[in-house]
Amino acid sequence: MSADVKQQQYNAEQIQVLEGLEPVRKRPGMYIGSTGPRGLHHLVYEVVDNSVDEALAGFCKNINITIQNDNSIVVEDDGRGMPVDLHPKLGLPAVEVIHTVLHAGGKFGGGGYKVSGGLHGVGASVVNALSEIMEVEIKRNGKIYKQTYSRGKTQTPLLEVGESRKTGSKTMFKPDAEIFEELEFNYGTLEHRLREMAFLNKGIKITLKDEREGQKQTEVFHYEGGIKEFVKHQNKNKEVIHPDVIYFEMKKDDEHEVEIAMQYTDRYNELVLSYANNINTSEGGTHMIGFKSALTRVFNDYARKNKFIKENEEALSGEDVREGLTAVISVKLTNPQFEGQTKTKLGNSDIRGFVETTTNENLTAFLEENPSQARIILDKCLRAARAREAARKARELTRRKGVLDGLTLPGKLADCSEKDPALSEIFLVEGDSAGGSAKSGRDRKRQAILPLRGKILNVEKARLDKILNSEEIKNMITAFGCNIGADFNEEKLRYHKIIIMTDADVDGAHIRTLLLTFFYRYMTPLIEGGYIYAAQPPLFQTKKGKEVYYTYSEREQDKLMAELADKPGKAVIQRYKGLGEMDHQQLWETTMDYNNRTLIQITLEDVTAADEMFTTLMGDKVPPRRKFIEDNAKYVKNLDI
Ligand code: 0RA
Repeated sequence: MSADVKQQQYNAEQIQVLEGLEPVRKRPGMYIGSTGPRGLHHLVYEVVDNSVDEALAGFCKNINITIQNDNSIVVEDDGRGMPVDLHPKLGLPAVEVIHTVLHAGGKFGGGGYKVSGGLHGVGASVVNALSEIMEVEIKRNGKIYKQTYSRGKTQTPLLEVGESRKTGSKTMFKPDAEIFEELEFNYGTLEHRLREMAFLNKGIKITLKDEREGQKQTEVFHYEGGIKEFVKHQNKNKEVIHPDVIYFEMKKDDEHEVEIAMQYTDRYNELVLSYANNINTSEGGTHMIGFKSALTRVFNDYARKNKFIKENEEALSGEDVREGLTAVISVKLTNPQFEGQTKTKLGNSDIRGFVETTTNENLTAFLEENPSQARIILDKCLRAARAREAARKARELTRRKGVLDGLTLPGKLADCSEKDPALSEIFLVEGDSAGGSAKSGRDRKRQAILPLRGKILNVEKARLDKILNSEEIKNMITAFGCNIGADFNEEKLRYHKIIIMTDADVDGAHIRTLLLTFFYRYMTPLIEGGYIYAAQPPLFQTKKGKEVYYTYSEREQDKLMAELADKPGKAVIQRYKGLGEMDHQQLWETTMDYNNRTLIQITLEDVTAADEMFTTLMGDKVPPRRKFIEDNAKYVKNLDI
């Protein structure tokens, strides 16, 4: 079908009218998730999604996003231009209906694009409802049209403002200060999502430009290789064990599309990312199930056929064939059903078989055509199987001895007397001396102390059997009571606050990262559930006369000094190098007392970013690690994984 013919299929009649925009302003959370930073950035994605849809339909190549000085956003594409013809019933230009009527758009009436993105699919009208101002400029029919809106209402009629031989759509919006708690866009957040979008939609060129004073920069995301390059990107700081990224795609009846890229690394953890219509399905779903069962089956069939496994030997498990695997599964389908707690689990049952057959056929072909790479991967799977067996024995042994079941709490733990986990907390304290102060200073009823000696094991570089031999890790597992990995049980968790308390220096930061890596890889629900915190010990103590002040940052200290400057007497300042320099009274007052302390909750924004962070921080390649720490000093300090 030519572009001309296709274009005529869309017209104002396809747009269904549902309702006005008041509900969006009344309950923004229902449409964009929240009015916090997440919701704010979601506005950008809604607008970009519309341009990406235009690109997926084959009419647009370039999408430019600009963060302007006043924190407004401009999204521009070189598609056909939004339709401007009059809606037969409403008598309004289609573009106006799209922006002022909830759920307007061909997407909802059927007959529009076959496949489209956007979690909520409510798009432009919702963004308009939540913007102080919104302006669209359309190049179409040889003309330039313009219309402005505010808080969901039309401000000016659609005007012809010039002529152009080009086509395209440009949208500017400024989020409404009456709605959003914070108005500042985070470049890194947008960069991350837009890069992901470019990986997931090969060939589209997405340009992100920051025009704000002091942070001017431009980046272009354009990947002809699509998710193949996504896998390369995720593996850039890991050692890959075979040269080729395995890649295949399949389309069926215009309504189902699957694309898969995968490559093995020397790591022990797996990173299998799945997407449906460009949305990260972090809870997995039917496409993931189809992929995983095909993977297990193909490797087992190949292993038997080529005598990697003998007749009487046990089959490779799913975990064995995914050890060290980085994979991206991207499906596109007409009516995605999102289920699960966070609506990120794909439910469409017909996609399962489609992904499974596609993977079966293509992966089998790859192994047969590339026997040397097949051998490397199979060797890795077999080693994983042997290690799994060793780990099972180690676990059984520790289980028999009662080491991990919480019956024998570690000797170093000073437990609290409270039995209700919701009221209990545990401090993981760096060093025995600080551990001693914490034990004396704590609230014995509700606060438990577990001192950790020195560096804990880097779990990024060890398999489970070795991890279970580490004293510090065993102590944590028994103290928490909730077990790890597949045996993890949130209900058994003995403390609802797990507080990491380390020195405010490089070693302290390193220990904190090692702990977070362990929690991330083996107790992910602890992070997802918001149970993990970092304590914030003070950096300075300042004495003046009878008064004692504690400050937690250089800035706070400067402010204090300015305040104290015009008072008589001399201030005596102590800079704390470690927790050990405080006595138990001071440690309680500054860091542990419920009324005075500041805790930083560790959150997991995004699995790809977290994996990237941990492989970079904990991996063996030193230069990228240094660069990462320099680039993300603030990020790491804020502990927003
Ligand atoms: C023609 C028809 C339709 C949409 C567009 C062009 C179009 C919309 C946008 C939004 C941003 N950029 C765009 N470029 C083109 C209607 C088709 C439908 O809504 O399904």
